[in-house]
Amino acid sequence: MSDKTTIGVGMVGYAFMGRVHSQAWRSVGAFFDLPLTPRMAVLAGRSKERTEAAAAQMGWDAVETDWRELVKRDDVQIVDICTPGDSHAEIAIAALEAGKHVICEKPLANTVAEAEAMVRAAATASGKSMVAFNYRRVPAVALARRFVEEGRLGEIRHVRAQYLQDWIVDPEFPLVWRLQKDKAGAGALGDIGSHIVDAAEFITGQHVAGVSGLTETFIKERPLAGESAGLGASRTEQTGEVTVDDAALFIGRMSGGALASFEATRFATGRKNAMRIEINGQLGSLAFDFEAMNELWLSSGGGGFERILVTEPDHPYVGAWWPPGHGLGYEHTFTHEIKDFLEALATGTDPSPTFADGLRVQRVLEAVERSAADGSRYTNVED
Ligand code: SOE
Repeated sequence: MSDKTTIGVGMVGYAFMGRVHSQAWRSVGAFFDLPLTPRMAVLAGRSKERTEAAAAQMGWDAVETDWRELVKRDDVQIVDICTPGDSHAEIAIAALEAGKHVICEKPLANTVAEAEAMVRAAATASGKSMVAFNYRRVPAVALARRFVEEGRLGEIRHVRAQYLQDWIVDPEFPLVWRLQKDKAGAGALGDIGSHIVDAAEFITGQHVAGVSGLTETFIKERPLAGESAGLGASRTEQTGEVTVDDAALFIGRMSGGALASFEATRFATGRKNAMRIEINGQLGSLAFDFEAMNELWLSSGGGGFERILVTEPDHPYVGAWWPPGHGLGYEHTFTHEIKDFLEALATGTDPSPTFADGLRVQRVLEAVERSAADGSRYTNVED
């Protein structure tokens, strides 16, 4: 049971995203002065043995082997969805109908139709909902948005965004769920392309209005994955078809008139998690690369770029952590996300990004796929 300030959390899924979310729920109250104290009440997963082991390791009080049971529980007020995309819509809608608050991993869903159903459920629900685009909560990304809002770049002319990884360059890397359309919805486009679309929209305050895209699957057949289908899965002797894109490139027009280019690939050999964005405005530019996530590069015209070390207490989120200059990592972005989510619940405001924001990203992804499939030069993003 929960008292006035304690709020019960039930999380579904315990792989990579489940682990980082657990770390965030566990640590958030130790660093931020919060209006609500999260209690890590229940973890749900299909295998009892593995879910119990994960719960013990990550600090969850109880387990369920069916997410439907988790959603019904009175000691759960927040449902945190860390499963592959094929179950996002069903879990989120059931949780919202049960009166829970929902935080859902990205991309919001596997199709526009599912994302629309989630937005409809969110609109009539008593609970709040949020899609977990964690890179908004990198201090340097939040600072970039602040600079744009302050007008330091002037009118935005260009957005240049890339998300470069290389974890499937080896053709023997197994066919994990992220490479299967029925589970993941899309490949690099959905998994990491969604992040850069959201980051571009967040920093500029503009929407992607139309796109022209190309996608490619370089390795069409891979060994089937062994027992776990997660990122560290082993491989078997049998092979299966890769049903998603390995890479997606698209250009676009932003609603405020800027021209944009996006590149999402898992074949950028040597690049591990290079989520990069550069914005060029009439008065100045900004550049960010997640592989150096504590830095933001700013140009005020004229003399090239200056490096800002985003480790000062007055930078977004930073004051809660270490003395100046000590830097933050990937996991902190999730802690910041949970902190913002809990503050929104306490004040009764809508946490952002909303499911509607997630739907907009989903529509961009779908427009890229349509453009890539039919070769059309320019595809409007439907409203
Ligand atoms: C794998 O491509 C992945 O873990 C994504 O699913 C995450 O969203 C991203 O943060 C890192 O890469």
